[in-house]
Amino acid sequence: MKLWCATGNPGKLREFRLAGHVLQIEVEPLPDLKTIEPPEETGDTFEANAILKAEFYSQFASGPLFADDSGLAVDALGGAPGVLSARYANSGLAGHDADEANNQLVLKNLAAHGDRTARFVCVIALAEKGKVIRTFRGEVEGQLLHEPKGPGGFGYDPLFYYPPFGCTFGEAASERKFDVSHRGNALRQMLQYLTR
Ligand code: ITT
Repeated sequence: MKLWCATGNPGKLREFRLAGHVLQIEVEPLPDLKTIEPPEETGDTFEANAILKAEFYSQFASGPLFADDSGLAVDALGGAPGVLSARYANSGLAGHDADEANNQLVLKNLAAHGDRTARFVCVIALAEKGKVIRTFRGEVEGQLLHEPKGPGGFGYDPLFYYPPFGCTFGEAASERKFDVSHRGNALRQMLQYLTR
């Protein structure tokens, strides 16, 4: 089975490739993604944005394609940064620098709060020829540290302490993160659906 995927985020792409390997499905990034103007993520929910991306990019694919909308929801911040996770600090920066600015803003906004519970959420939408087929939602709960720890992962991973591991997702090997993560969980649900 071959599935196309569409993301401009290299951290997500690494995890999609790992999914292909671990779950034994063929996951192919949509070629020429960089030449396609991405759709504006106007949805208020992860579901809405995942559907919007999958429906849009599947028009350029020769078969089924999936896209993910994901982020960090912090309890004490009323679920922020949520769907704005990628651009929370509005830094105008890209990649690792943008991630760092976003992490610093979460730390600043959380400084006055005692409760540091947060969850990562990932909604994957599967679509074909511009029409959504189904969505899959995965979540994982953790605690936000007071400073980033670990060189691995991407985004908010270095802040996200996962108690069962005794370390952050930034310190965990990518296969271990995939076993328990929001994205791993959503991808496994999609595979179950496809092989039902
Ligand atoms: P695409 O839309 O092109 O896939 P994006 O980075 O813009 O890329 P999102 O709008 O879904 O994607 O934003 C996801 C953001 O949420 C991401 O940039 C990280 O800041 C954060 N995030 C999501 N999953 C994460 C994970 O597994 N570890 C750390 N941070 C994550």
